[in-house]
Amino acid sequence: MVRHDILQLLAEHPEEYVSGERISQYLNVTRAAIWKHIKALKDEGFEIEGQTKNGYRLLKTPLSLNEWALEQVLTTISLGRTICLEDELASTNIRAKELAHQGGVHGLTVLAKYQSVGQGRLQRQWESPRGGLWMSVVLRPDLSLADASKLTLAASVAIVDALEALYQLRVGIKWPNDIVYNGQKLAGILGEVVGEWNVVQTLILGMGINVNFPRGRLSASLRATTLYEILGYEVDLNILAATILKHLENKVISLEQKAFNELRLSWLERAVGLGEEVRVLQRERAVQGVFKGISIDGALLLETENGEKSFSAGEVQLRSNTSTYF
Ligand code: BT5
Repeated sequence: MVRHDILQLLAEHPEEYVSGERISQYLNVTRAAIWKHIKALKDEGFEIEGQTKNGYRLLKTPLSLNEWALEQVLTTISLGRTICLEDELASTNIRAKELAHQGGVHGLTVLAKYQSVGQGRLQRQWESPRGGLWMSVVLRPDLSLADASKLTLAASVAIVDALEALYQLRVGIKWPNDIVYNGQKLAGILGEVVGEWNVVQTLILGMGINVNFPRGRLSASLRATTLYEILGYEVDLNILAATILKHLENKVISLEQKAFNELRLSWLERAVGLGEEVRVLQRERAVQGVFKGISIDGALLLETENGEKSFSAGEVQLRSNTSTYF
């Protein structure tokens, strides 16, 4: 792609101006075509300084998702090495499933700047305005079906660790996979097993993070927040995506090496409501008890009036200071 080639050339000369003539000779395109490409790159958010005498200089890459910019900061072996980035999709999980059925490789990552029908668990809706990180990864790990929930736990720890590493922000995990800040949801995870796990072990791991937009873009009824609201500034989505993918890849590799206990302990360190009285909701049923931890297969352990119970699905409600659950 010519645009990527121009960026590459400029990036290789960070302190210098690269003349239009040099770009034109190197890429075998006209000066007028280069001017058009540079303009398009600027529209995409690249800051490129152009001087009639000296040529062009790349000053900044965009904060919004961009395939080239993402590739520059990616440090993984397989996750995100094949990318499908669209301006708009119904849902990145749906597209990832389609691509997985067509043979998409382990690590294939689908991203969209906007999702029109973002999905939560149990057919719930996930609001996905522009500025968020809406990303689904196709995983074909060396694991069994019983390990699927461990991969979603791994994704939540990866997100928490990436936010801490990049912005020194400490957020918590509400079982099973809600990422929360001060009781408000910042991110959610949707893990879906594709086809016959026994034949081709495939999991689509969808991660949705409210990043560069104000809280007001989401329905007022949600207990939600955004990174922009917390930090007060916009962040580079390419760096955030690359960092999450790196943390996730490391965790997938350790799970393949059977290091679940390590992940379990990391998850517990980041869990909210541990040791507290919580309510677990499963369809119509609500069970109350003390949140003791998670079992070796990722199930929630609850100490109830009738002894210890374990839950592999459902959601947790925490008790607020005023004793109401949320
Ligand atoms: C989740 O479901 O939390 C999983 C969300 C996964 C979204 C990602 S985005 C990329 C990929 N592609 C998709 O289509 N999905 C994945 P659940 O635990 O069921 O929570 C859903 C509930 O969260 C909704 O019923 C709302 O109450 C609330 N909610 C909806 N949008 C939200 C948002 N943007 N921020 C916070 N809460 C939201």
